[in-house]
Amino acid sequence: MGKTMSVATHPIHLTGGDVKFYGENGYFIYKHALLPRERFDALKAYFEEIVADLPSHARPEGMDTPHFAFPRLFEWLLADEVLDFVERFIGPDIVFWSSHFLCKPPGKGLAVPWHEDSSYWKGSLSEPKVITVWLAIDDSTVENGCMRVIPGTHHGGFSDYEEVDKEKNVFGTQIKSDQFDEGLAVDLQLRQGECHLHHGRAIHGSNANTSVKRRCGYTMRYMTADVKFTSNENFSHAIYLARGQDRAGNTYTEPGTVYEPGKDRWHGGALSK
Ligand SMILES: O=C(O)CCC(=O)C(=O)O
Repeated sequence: MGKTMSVATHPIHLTGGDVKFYGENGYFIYKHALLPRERFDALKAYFEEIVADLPSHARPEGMDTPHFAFPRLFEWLLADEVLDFVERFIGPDIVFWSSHFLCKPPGKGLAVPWHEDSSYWKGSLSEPKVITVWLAIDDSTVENGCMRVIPGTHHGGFSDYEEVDKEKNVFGTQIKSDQFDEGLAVDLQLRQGECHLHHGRAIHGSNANTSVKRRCGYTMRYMTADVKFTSNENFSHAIYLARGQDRAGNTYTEPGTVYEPGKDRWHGGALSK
């Protein structure tokens, strides 16, 4: 299939083969600007304001669900350019599920241990049909700890986890090394403004940032509207119908309202995805 353009003025450079690649491998690297330049620059400038105000107890890797406290982020999370792009992969009925700034400061950025996102959602989703758009706020390279993925692992079963040092890692557990072949890992390197995608079941992680350059990604997570979300005592969350129709009987929150989840705004690297 040839290159196609979106109805928005910003071009989308995707082929049917790209969508197939994502389905087969559980990830995809998009080496184009996801957003028009001015819109991306505005997001980066807004992120710089938020991170500059981060309380001293909080780590910049742990800026989970910032859209609850900073509803202006919906300007980007629900942008036509982003939803047009996501629609190519998951279809027209789209729920915005979550977001997270994962910012590794230079020289001392924590590692992200190998994990599947779905294991952090504590059985609250009927199916892990979640796609993450990881938008590079900074250039993301092997040197500053770009994300890494094990292709095809989204087809597999649930993995066993073991504890890791929470001082050195964003989360306190990792998938045991005998559950997958780390030698197959693909480095997802990006220039700022580009993005990569991963499936909610794909095994992924990233190394510590020991370089002189900051590495920040904005993870924007969406799911198909046929996934039933049921809050439970381990996982409670506001979700938003981004586009199309609800197909699961979910309750949605109005985008752009401040939502107080009743916990510390920044988790400082705790297990919260
Ligand atoms: O930013 C990273 O290195 C990891 C991101 C991640 O785990 C995720 O988006 O689910």
